Amino acid sequence: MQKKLLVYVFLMALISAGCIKEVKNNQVVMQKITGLKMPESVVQAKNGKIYVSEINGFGKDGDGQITVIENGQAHLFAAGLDDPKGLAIIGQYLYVADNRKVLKIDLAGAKQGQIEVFAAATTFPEMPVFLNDLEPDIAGNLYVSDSGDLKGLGGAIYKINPQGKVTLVINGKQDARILAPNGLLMDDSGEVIMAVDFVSGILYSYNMKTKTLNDVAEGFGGGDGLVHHSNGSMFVSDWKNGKVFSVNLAGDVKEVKSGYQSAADIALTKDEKTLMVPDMKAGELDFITLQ
Ligand SMILES: [Ca+2]
Ligand SMILES: [Ca+2]
Repeated sequence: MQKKLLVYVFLMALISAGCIKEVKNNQVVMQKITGLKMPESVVQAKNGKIYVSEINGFGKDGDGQITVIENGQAHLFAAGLDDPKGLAIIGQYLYVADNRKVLKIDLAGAKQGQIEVFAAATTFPEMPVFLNDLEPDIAGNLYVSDSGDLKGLGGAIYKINPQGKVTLVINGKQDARILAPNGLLMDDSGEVIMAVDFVSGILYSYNMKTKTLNDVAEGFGGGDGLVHHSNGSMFVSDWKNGKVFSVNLAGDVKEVKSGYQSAADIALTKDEKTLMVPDMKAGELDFITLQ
């Protein structure tokens, strides 16, 4: 009884501090963030801060931005980007796939918020068309998907080493199944990368050592975000149909939530209790409490 009371007091203290808005069955429910400008991707840093990329005008340069959410409040973190999409954090840096280039933004210290170009368009083996998702590996390399023309041409996946050197992993010329790779997910070995395709809605796993591409699951429509939960399951978003799915270890697909206008690049919170879903066309960041 006393323990329950303590938990209650703790949760009430959090609510009054503005960290959270609602508690259901002793579980913290984060309140939806509204008023975002075409949010595409989201990531949470170790310190709890949540960063969201906002495309704003699609195809319009200079109006893209990164918003930071602290204690449920959204603030501008970095401005002057073009069409920022995939986000990844390595150390104290936030990496952003911004149209045809990858940016690096300091998250802390004197240079906080300062933007530099990490991989320029001209450093790619082929001119990128629509850089989309970013995924780090344990060695500090970054993988980036190029969704091409979003219709099946020009799709590719690239690797960027910590020094910013870009090499090709696989593209549509090598394997015709690579149409418009979007969400990426690296396994713990650093050898197998998974990719969900925006055109075919198929989830693939690609072994970079043996160079084999395998189908894992399908039916994800306009596949966008792809994340892994430490319990073994994965979550995939379908941008075109506004849905979020779970995929278990056996490859069974289950719908988790529907009704979004466009469920973009999802991410898990650091405690893995919540799935964060940018609803791009609605301009919202939704939070799904996981069971
Ligand atoms: Ca823009
Ligand atoms: Ca994406």
